[in-house]
Amino acid sequence: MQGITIALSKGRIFEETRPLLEAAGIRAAEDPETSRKLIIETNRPDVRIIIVRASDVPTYVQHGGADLGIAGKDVLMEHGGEGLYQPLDLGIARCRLMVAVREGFDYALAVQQGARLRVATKYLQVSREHFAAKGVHVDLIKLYGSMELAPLVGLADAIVDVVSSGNTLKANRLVAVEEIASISARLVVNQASLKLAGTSLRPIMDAFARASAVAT
Ligand code: PRT
Ligand code: MG
Repeated sequence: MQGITIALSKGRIFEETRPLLEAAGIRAAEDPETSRKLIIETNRPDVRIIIVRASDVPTYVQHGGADLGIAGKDVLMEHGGEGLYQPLDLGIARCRLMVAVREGFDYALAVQQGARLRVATKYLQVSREHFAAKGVHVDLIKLYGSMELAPLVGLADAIVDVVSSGNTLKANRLVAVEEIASISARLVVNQASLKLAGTSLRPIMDAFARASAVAT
């Protein structure tokens, strides 16, 4: 039988996926936080885990570099989800995709006055659609991380980023002014894998579904 490859990112996605893997009888042979290996074997000879950037998970699964993957809805919205079957909301790694500005910046007034806003984000596609739908004119500035810094140094008027506790915003004297989407991590499946290896993927998908239903 053809083996199964699962694409995960280090950090919160891997940590919050661990119990779901456990429920499917899958245990990683090494901890990706300490190992430098990008392919991690598991207790099951037919299952391996690949460690990729969070934003690369949909790409690996779409092109068959992995059969299954777990990615935040923010990442999937930005990617577009093309070629991916998305059967399951796992309810993990929850956060909200928000527009945030510096304390004291009157976002509502700027929007009302039809001002052109400079928005820093790594979510270019999602932001473009969001502001276009609201009829707000924006200049988007692509960043790869630490978006919270941009308004503080005058690079942008606003940011679009995910927020969970809100502590990072607060520590940098930013306030969330608009929610774009409520986010959680989703299971994504390569469509061809589902057809070819459907019988071997199904038990894993079912175990994830049961375990996430229990957890949420
Ligand atoms: O780190 P890398 O650039 O490779 O990618 P990434 O930052 O997207 O990956 P990772 O592992 O940090 O996040 C993976 C997924 O977890 C995201 O795609 C989201 O769906 C989800 N998630 C849930 C979060 C958060 N919560 C979160 N808080 N992703 C990022 N954050 C950031 C947030 O932007 C802020 O800068 O964590 C910081 C702390 O957040 P607060 O609000 O708790 O202070
Ligand atoms: Mg990160």
